Amino acid sequence: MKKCALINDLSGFGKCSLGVGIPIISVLGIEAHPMPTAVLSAQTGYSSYEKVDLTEYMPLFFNEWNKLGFSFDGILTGYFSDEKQVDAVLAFTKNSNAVLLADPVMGDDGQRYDGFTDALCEKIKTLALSADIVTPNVTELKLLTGESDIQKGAEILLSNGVKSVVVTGIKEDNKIGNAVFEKNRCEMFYSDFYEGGSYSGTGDLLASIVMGKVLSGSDVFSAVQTATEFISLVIKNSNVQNRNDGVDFEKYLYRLGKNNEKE
Ligand code: PXL
Repeated sequence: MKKCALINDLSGFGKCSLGVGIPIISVLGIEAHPMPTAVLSAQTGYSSYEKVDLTEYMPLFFNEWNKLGFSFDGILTGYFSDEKQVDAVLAFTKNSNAVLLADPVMGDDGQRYDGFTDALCEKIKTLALSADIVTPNVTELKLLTGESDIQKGAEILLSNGVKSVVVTGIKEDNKIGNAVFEKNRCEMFYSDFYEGGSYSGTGDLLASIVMGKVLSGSDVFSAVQTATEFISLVIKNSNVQNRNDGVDFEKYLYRLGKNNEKE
């Protein structure tokens, strides 16, 4: 089986990060190997949370993985709570042939998430520019490139060597969609359901579906189409009281698993 390293936090509440990435990558038929950046009582959108930061352990864990000869087909990165964590990842990915998908988690709805300093955002930008695929939302694209214009922002990332830029949560009139930009092609995938909300963990759903699909041989365009359809179905059928709680993706995981493996 193909192997994917998932470098992200583990949050007890507010379905997101590894809590989303592990089941999604697994149901897509790829081995998920987590490297937690931090463990939180709940994701940082709630009014309070406790966090155990694993910064000092990450280089030790990567050393162990290298020492034991573990190698990966894909590396998916998400939430970081310290610049040194990103340095550890940059050192780890330097000698790897894996497909690197960097989800540059920094903020949403025009705001940075709690704890995202200029220095941390700058490091995340360095990682994003070294990735094959980057999946910023509109807020993160602006933080990465300084551009509010989506096409111009995506072109800046492409001209710095990123192969595929997926800009998520683009709002147009009464629609929302995700755009894929590659050197010679760009395409928008609209959600067939939009009621104006935004939910925890949908960026993690998109990034992990794209990673899993690409590792299974899809191109980024069809991977984003699958992710857009899945997230739209899940949001439509979620009973969400608080956006921080996340969406009810569990009910539909089986759909992603269909046709992955003949019995
Ligand atoms: O889904 C993004 C995310 C991941 N991890 C943590 C977060 C957030 C968004 O708020 O707080 C801990």
